[in-house]
Amino acid sequence: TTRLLKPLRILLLGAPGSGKGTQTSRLLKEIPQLSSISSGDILRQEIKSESELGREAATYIVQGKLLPDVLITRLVTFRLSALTWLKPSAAWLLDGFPRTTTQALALDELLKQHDADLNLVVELDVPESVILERIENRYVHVPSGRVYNLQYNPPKIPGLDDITGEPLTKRLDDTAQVFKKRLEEYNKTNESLKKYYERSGVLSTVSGETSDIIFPKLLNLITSQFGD
Ligand code: G5P
Ligand code: MG
Repeated sequence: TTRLLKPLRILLLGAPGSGKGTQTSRLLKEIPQLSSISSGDILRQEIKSESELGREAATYIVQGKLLPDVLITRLVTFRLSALTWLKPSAAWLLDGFPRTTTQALALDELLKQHDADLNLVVELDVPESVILERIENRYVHVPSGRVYNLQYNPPKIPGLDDITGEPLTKRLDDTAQVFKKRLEEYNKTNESLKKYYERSGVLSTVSGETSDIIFPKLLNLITSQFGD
């Protein structure tokens, strides 16, 4: 395992299916001090529980569209505030939020009030050509956010989560058609978001065709700046 000497507050960027969730769970295993929030996982839990918010979110998600900034910002910042994450000493990882510069500004505003900041933003750069097959073979365990892939990391028992034994499901938006739309949405907002973080000097990129290639690069980047 890796020990942090400084509190890491990292955001993972990357196209749909680039492996944000996969890298997140590997980092959580490697760095025990780290906690994570995934905006997509929160939304899928809301949908599963059939809440008002879940119903509203689903209308965007099935179309591969981003939720309105106000809605998602309220949701994620509420979670952040409820945890002890706003303490300057906390180490955490964000997956899927912020996705637009408006969201990034809102988060920075909140963090500033607590003397905290985002200190690393990493873009996972994976060729679009290898991604579609990944998500067509993806199964998820909604309560935990654990992801599987029938080829790459299949569950030990088909259709069931390794840890809880509960059933796995397909995501509403993991079809070729919706995936295309999600990719378009990503490409629309990502450039200006990257520029925003480039300006504050925290942006890095790690490239690779597989998560096994990316993980050691990502870990290296983190330990070189935050580790012992
Ligand atoms: P999400 O949930 O944030 P996306 O589209 O950003 O969704 P996604 O699809 O969750 O991202 P990922 O997390 O980057 O992708 O990828 P992953 O799950 O780790 O890996 C994908 C699959 O590939 C898995 O099956 C994994 O096992 C497999 N895999 C990993 N590595 C490899 C490998 O090396 N080889 C192979 N063969 N397979 C591999 O957002 C969903 C929706 O929620 C809303 C939007 O509607 C969005 O479309 N939303 C927001 N809206 C507005 N603002 C926000 N901030 C929002 N956040 C969410
Ligand atoms: Mg994900």
